Amino acid sequence: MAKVDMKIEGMYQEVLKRNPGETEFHQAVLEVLECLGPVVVKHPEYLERKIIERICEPERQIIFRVPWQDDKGIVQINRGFRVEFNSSLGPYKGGLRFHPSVYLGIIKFLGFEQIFKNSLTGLPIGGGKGGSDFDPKGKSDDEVMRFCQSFMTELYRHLGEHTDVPAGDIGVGGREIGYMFGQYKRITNRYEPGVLTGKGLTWGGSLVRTEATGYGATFFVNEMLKARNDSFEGKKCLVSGSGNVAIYTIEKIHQLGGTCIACSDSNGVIYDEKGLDLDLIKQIKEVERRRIEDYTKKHKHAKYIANGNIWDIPCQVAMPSATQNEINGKDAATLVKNGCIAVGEGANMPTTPEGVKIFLDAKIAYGPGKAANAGGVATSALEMQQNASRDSWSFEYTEKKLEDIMINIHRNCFETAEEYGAPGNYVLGANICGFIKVANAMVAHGLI
Ligand code: NDP
Ligand code: 2IT
Repeated sequence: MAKVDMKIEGMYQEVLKRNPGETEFHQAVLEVLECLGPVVVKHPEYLERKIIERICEPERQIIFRVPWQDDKGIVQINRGFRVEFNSSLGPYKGGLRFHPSVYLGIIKFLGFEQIFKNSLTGLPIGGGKGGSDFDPKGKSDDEVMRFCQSFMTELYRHLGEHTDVPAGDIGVGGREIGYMFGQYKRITNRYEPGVLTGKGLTWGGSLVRTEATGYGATFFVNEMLKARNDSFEGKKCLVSGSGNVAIYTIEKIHQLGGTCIACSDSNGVIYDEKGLDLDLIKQIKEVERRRIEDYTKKHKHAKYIANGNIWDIPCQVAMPSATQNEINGKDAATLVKNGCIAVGEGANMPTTPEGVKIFLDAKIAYGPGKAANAGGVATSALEMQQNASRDSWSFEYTEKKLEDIMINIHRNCFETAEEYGAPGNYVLGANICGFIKVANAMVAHGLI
């Protein structure tokens, strides 16, 4: 056992050496590899076939120039990425992130996580991720359109419903997917809805995809609470961010009887002890594309805390839904001290390793991103199913499917954790359960 763990440690050292400077990727790999010791004892064939080494190396990485002109006619250059990580279970699937912080290490951490997340959904999708260091904030619609068209002019040749199917992530929502879909159609002369997900409802999109990540994460937390004979009823909740995932997390929390008292953006925190007015947040963020600070213009009783730390506010349930490493060890300790009993990650890898350890040691219900936020990509796979059959399902039918998928993911993670002697540890459950299915498919496909 110790000998096997040493081998995995060697594999991790090799990842560090082969991918210098990609700290987020290192963090995501370590979290998975740390769980695999007991797995390779049961499955020595994974070591023989070098499954772990192969899983850590993307099948294909594409990096390209994205030139475009701003409204003043000035030429701008960004960098585009698509990392096609693993296609054992289906076509590469995963979102595109447009944010100035994007570099290869971020896209690789997201693509790596996506492999196991997509496996957990039980649907036929491989793992990939892409994006650009383009910053959509403050850009006009026309600028965003020109950027998306240039981005797709390179990316289109790598996509296809059976090859690689991107969707949204930070900075990429319905507007951006629309511009990219239009350019793909124009270049290829094919109306191929299955090439992107998160499309508009009149041109191949699925009902519930917009809500899916937030709703799914909340369903997951609801299952964790149920497993402890508890519920959202009467719970005070924090949801960081105020984008797509945050908004629909807040909506479902309220539907399930909880009260969300704070959300945020990268400038500050809104604290409304009466419970957040979600219609106003949707108006500010989805319609007007403004800052969350504007909330206090209508609700004078609410507090705006510039540069505030949302995790300092006492709560029972915390759902980080903004970005990676937004909860550090100190924040995790504060949450636990203030009585937080459940954390469900809408964002990808929002808790640092120190924070994760604090949650696990405190034995609170902690749902890691690759399990808790899998509802978004799962509903993307449902969108692909509808596109393939030229069908469109009702809201109720699709939401029920999403809820069933989240209940299943929760059960699989819960049971896997028990099987491997770590009851209640959803990190271990998610990593092992997600990994085994991919590893078995890789063994079956031979050395490729
Ligand atoms: P959006 O772009 O809609 O919203 C992002 C929100 O997070 C904004 O409020 C933004 O604030 C805040 N934020 C982003 N980056 C930072 C940062 N570096 N520091 C502080 N705040 C930040 O993105 P989504 O809601 O789609 O994504 C949120 C998270 O959920 C991400 O981690 C994403 O990977 C994950 N996710 C998304 C899925 C989806 O379907 N969209 C599926 C699964 C996971 P500001 O406007 O100030 O930048
Ligand atoms: O991180 C994620 O799972 C997403 N951004 C959604 C990916 C998708 O293909 O719907």
